[in-house]
Formats: sequence, C-alpha cells, structure tokens
Amino acid sequence: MTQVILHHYSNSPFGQAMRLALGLKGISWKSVEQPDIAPKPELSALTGGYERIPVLQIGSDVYCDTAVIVDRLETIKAEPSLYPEPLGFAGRMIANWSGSAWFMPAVGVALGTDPNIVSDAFWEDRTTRFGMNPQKFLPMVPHLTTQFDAGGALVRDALADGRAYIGGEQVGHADLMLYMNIRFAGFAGRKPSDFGHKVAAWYDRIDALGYGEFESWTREQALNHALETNPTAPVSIAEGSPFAAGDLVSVKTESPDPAFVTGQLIGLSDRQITIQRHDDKVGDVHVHFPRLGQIVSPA
Ligand SMILES: N[C@@H](CCC(=O)N[C@@H](CS)C(=O)NCC(=O)O)C(=O)O
Repeated sequence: MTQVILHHYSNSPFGQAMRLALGLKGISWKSVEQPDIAPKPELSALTGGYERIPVLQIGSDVYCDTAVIVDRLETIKAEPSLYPEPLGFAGRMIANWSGSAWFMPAVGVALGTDPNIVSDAFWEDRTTRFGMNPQKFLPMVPHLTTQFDAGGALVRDALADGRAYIGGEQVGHADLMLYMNIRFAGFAGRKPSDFGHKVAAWYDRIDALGYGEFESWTREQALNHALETNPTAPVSIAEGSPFAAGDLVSVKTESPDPAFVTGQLIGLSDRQITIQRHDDKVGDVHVHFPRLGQIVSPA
C-alpha cells in the first residue's frame, strides 16, 4: 500500500504547518525525522538535492515545498478542505504571505534574541545555504522584530470581529501558516497573547487540531518504500509552455540557496513543476515543486 510520508523535524515551522494539515484532514501518515542542517543524504536521494523541510513522499512521488504538499493533500482527501468558504482558495495568498514576507521576521525574532539558542554549525549551515550570516543577520533583528509585530497586528485586526479563524468559522491553510510563525517566535519567549486574547484563543484552537494518526519510520524505510513503488500522480505539460516533455532542466528556489535539482521535465503548469529522476537508492521518482517561487532552466 502506498504510504503518506512526511520528512521533517520537530522545530521546523513549515513542518509544523504540515503536521497540523495532516491532523486536520485526518490522513494517517509516517513520520521520518531529518536533520535540521545539510547534508541530508537520504532526503537528497529522494529529491535530487532539495534539502528544505518539509518534504512529502507518497510512494515515489516526492513533494518539495508546502504549496505542492497541500495541493496533494487536497487531492488525497478533499474534506475538510484547507480552503474553506467563504475565503476559499484566496486563503492560499494569505498562506503564501505568511510563508514568505512574514517568515523572515519570525526567524529574526526566534533566533535573534540569543544567538546561542542555535549551534555554530546551524549558523554556518544557514550562512552557506541562505546567506544568513550572523554578523549581518543579527543587526537586522530589531527591524525584523518590528516587521513581526506589524504582521502580528494584521492577524489581531483580522480576528477582531470575533471570527474563529482567519477566513471565517473554519480553519484553513492560511491559519496554519500564520500560526507557524507565531509558534516559531515562541522560541524566544514570545506569546500569542502578545497580540491580544483573540489571537491567543485562535492559536489554541489551531494547536488543538493535533497531528492525527502517525507512526515513526526510519529514513531507510522511506527509501525502501520508494524503491518498491512507482510514481502515480498524473502530470502534464501545459500548452504553450517554454519547455517540452523530456527536456533536461534544473529547478532552483528563488533565493540565495544554491541547491538545485536536475531531471527530465514531465510536468509543467502554473501550479506545478514535475521532473523525473533516478537514484539507485530510490529507483525512478517524480519530484514535484510549486511553479511560484521556483526557477526552471535548461540543464
Ligand atoms: N517555501 C518552503 C520553505 C521551507 C523552509 O524554508 N523550511 C525551513 C525549515 S522550516 C528549512 O528547510 N530550513 C533549512 C533546513 O531545514 O535545512 C515551503 O513552503 O516548504
């Protein structure tokens, strides 16, 4: 049977959002712990070099980035939707803001108060991969804190009319992504109630979703599972795309992160990029990325 496997670590904010998404949807899953710094050889065997967290594996379909993970979760189990009415899919844009513009301010708050909260190896990793050199990053923390607070004030004001969740009476993707940043700031002692009692109550409601039914797997189990299965998610190249099926391409995140993944293009649309690649440890895998925020170039 094809399994739903989340590669993550407990402190990962994006990982937390996806654990809650699995809990909310009631999808049972396997939990594979990955390191919080590179190298991540087992993860790279699956992804081809993408080492961010989380990654979702379904058999030998591999989903890099929470945007394609939630899209896939919606297809596995439509209800409850991560995009409840009346906000509907517009919630994706709030989720995206929280995972991009509002994320770095949360990182600043979480890591900046006490630089020793993380190891030297962690700072070195983040410097190499994300340009987060502590000499440059830490002086930005006061500004990042103002941005975190300004974003939190938006959440507070959006909830001021007494609604239970950001889009109305039902929880969705947007809530999970906003919540993850407030939780992350908790590493430095910040509290949801810093933004008032309505934000604190909203936070507790999201917390109470839990992670659903899951069991721990080793990284080796996940790789063996990929070897034993074949990719199944349907993909296609949209008409008018600048690339054709079978083109050798590289996919790289729009960021200082030098990591890229190379393979044969088999899917391209406004929402998703899919490449096929092979690794002896996992066999043939289809690696999926969101189109938004990724650079596709000929390899
Ligand atoms: N846009 C990505 C961002 C993922 C991301 O930046 N994750 C952080 C952890 S929460 C990460 O990978 N940090 C580096 C690492 O864990 O090695 C997504 O939505 O999944």
